[in-house]
Amino acid sequence: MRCVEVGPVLSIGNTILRIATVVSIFCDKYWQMVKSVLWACCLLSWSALCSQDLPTRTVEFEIHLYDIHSSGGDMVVAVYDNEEKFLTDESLLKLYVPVLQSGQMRIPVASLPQGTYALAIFHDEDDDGELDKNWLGIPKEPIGFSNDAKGRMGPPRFEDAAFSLSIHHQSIKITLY
Ligand SMILES: [Ca+2]
Repeated sequence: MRCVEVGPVLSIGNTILRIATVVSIFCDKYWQMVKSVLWACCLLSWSALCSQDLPTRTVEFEIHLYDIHSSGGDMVVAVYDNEEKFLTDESLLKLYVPVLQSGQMRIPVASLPQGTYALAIFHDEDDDGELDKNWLGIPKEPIGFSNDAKGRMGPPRFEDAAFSLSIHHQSIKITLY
């Protein structure tokens, strides 16, 4: 019967086990460190992305006007982006477009950032730069608003004429009255 000394074998086994444990711990710590670095990189990238001023998308839109009673004078278009300033002289944009014929006309408008706007239009038939009114304050020249909004005892409210300008909404139809 052959006897083998198990002492050295156990010693070698214990050493291997210790080395394996150390390697395992080291790998685990190394992996944790790699994960931490990756998370930090992700957070930094996201933070940098969020802090950037992303460009606001602008939309070119055009106005299709109907029921133009006569040719001559200017079509005066006021664009508002603010309820408080609606129908005041503080419009965001004002256009004076010569009216060459009665019936219909198309007015291209410069690019605007996506948002909510309201349009007020009048046909300055006598070309004096103002909306003519009678003694009661009722307009004597044709007017129109976005959404074809109308007021009951005066002009419409901003919220009635307001529309959302987006990439899917680029054409505004208005009928003068
Ligand atoms: Ca006028």
